[in-house]
Amino acid sequence: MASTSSPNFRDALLRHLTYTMGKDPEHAQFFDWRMALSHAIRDRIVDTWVSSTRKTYQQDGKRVYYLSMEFLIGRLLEDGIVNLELVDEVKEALTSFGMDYRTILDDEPDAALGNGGLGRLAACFLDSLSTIGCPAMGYGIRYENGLFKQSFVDGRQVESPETWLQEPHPWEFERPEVLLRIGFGGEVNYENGKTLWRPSEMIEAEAFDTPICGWQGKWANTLRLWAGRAVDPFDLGLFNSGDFAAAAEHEALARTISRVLYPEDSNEAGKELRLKQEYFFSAASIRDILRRFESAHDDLRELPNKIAIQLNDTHPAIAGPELLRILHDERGFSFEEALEITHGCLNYTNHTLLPEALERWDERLMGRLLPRHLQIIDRIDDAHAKANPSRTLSARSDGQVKMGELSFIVANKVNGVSALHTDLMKQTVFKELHELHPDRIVNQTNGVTPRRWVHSCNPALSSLITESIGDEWVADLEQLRKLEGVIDDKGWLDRFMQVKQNNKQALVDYVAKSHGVVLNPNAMFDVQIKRMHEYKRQHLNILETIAHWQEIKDNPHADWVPRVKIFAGKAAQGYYFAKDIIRLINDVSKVVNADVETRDALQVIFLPNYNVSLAERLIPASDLSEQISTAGKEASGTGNMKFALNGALTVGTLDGANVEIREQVGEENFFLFGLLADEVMQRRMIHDHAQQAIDADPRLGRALAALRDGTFTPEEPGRYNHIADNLTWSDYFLVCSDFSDYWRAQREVDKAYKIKPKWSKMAALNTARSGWFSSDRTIRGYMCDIWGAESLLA
Ligand code: 26Q
Repeated sequence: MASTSSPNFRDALLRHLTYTMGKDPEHAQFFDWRMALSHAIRDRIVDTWVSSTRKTYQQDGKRVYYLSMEFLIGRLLEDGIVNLELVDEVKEALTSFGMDYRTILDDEPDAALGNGGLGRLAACFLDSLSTIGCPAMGYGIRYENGLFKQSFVDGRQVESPETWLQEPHPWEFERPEVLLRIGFGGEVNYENGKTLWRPSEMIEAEAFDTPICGWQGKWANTLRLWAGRAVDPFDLGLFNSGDFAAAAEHEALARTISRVLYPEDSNEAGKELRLKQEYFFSAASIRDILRRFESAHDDLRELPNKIAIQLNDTHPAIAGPELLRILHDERGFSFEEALEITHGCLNYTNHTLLPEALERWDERLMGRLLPRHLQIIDRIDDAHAKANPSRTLSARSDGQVKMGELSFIVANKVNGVSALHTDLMKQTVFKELHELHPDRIVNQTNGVTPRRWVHSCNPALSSLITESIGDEWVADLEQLRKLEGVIDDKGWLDRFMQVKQNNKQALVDYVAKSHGVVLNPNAMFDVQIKRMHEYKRQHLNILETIAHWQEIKDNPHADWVPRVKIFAGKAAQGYYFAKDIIRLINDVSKVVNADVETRDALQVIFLPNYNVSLAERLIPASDLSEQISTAGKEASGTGNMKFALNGALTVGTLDGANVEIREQVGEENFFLFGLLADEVMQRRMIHDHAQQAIDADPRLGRALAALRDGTFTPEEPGRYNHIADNLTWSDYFLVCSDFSDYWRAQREVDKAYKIKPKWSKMAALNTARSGWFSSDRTIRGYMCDIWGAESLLA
């Protein structure tokens, strides 16, 4: 992997330390080195960026616009270094100044502009779009405060604000010249046969651009994030009259629109500010897209041939009515023609079937904030009803605007994110709309970028793979299949497992240093990391852990397979049940880890503040990946793919993309358990399903009893009664019904782990056969089936 000579890079680093940071190497802090390094890397990315942008304009092919409320990017410096293949140069240059590579990289805060899967998917897509050379742009919001920081006080989650922008952010370019006025409220007037919306409030959207560089620095696209600004930041009248606070108030109000990311990942809160955020960034993006199109073309009817807009869930759904409004009210197209153009441009990705997560807005709220859009939504409904007279399906009904229905009706293509999820969309939430438009729904199974999730987070595995099959796999992940040719070589397999062992040791060192807990590196690392949610069933995991601990205590000298149970994940602030599960896991951890009788066989730890960077440490060090959602509830999952790629085995239900992972890696290399999606629906019909399951499995009964009798909370025995009650009397997510089969699967896991050669081969086969889960494959699918876009790389 050749690159430019190191003296050059060393010079660039020193130049930025001196002239950008104004520091002498003698006195520079880690921060100064990181900034200097970031600028040196950024310079090279900018060269690619400028040439990619030029080529995009010259070729005038179809452009893709990815609209997303969330981009969970994580750190960017290592990404840049890795993509430009400058790792050795950078290490050498830093070492020559006495600086440590890892220390400098770890100084960067995560850009946590997302909640979880949906936001991280958007970030992986940006990486793949640039790697493939698809002319594309991401649009989102430049939140001043990303997802809250999580810490524990007495085992309880405590949130504090995340402040990634308090330090200068070297990756963005402010574009003060790109300032768009976004209106809210006001009234709709009819003048000279035209409809005119006169908003009563204006906020300006200012653009901030971040270049996103693809693999080997061949192409770079733009992520454009909008920040709220006051149109008239300072009321001079008020200022002159001496009311300085009131003079600045307007500015403060405008800025709140991009102040904070809503930390809810599955519960529609119906908050006015959230709707304002959605319209703010959708409208700014649509305006920007049209302006760019009109600078080079004069016939807006060409729009669907030149652009494709992807709505990442319904959060930007208002972009549809906004585009329609501009075409009809401002550009003079008939409503029908405006609708046709809009329909040709927009596509919608659904990420959830959970009823409580489907966005719905009160029509009074929408009518107050966006009066013209509400009228347009009615006309969309009318047009749809006219074209489909046999049905009465509408986006607006029962006093609400249903953003899923609206998106479906407006969109050209609608997609689900795994095969099972797409099927369920057709059978449940969008059943009737699917019958009317049978060609509209397509599947695009999610993927993850192999650059971040293998090559860069697991450098030792990456080297071993490259040594074995060459380096093309990084941009062509299905080449990992070639590893099947070397897996039967005992020497190779030993090296593969040695990589895992070293990664586990590195995690042990990190946890010891940062949390003061010493984990057993020879135990199986069993990991569940994701947002806390009942459907994801962290409580099934902890119940099985309790039952397992009880069994070990019954017979402490038996030949137990040692395990370390690792949890991490945030709960939404107001989701009390999820927060109580965090506390329960922390309480169990305290008791179990202190038990000298069982300590060698079982440890439990909940790591605080799960984020992208922590995932990058945990996944390469995992033996077992917990993907145990109630079947039919997890749309896809993407963590599941990262684990499999890094050689962890999955214990999981047939849910989301688990189904496809199992198909790819082979059923003998996957620990399956649990009810299937249709069985879940059947099981719920049995009124005492939980009670029956408890009666049938004494282990479950005993674990639940431990929740009630204060085993883990001697100071407050009743603390978890409500969890035990919920599981016994309601158990919507079928924790009890799946418990016995989960227990069985876990014992199979133990058995397999005991036979080292067997486990090693299964793990290696997971790596070798997971190449299909590259987000490059996913993006090619979107380009071909949805966007009709082409790569501009030769
Ligand atoms: C909606 C309204 C108001 C406030 C917040 C929200 C909101 C925000 C985020 C609703 C949902 C989300 C995020 C959903 C999400 O992350 N879904 C996950 O998407 C992944 C990528 O497709 C899938 O792999 C996961 O299965 C799915 O849960």
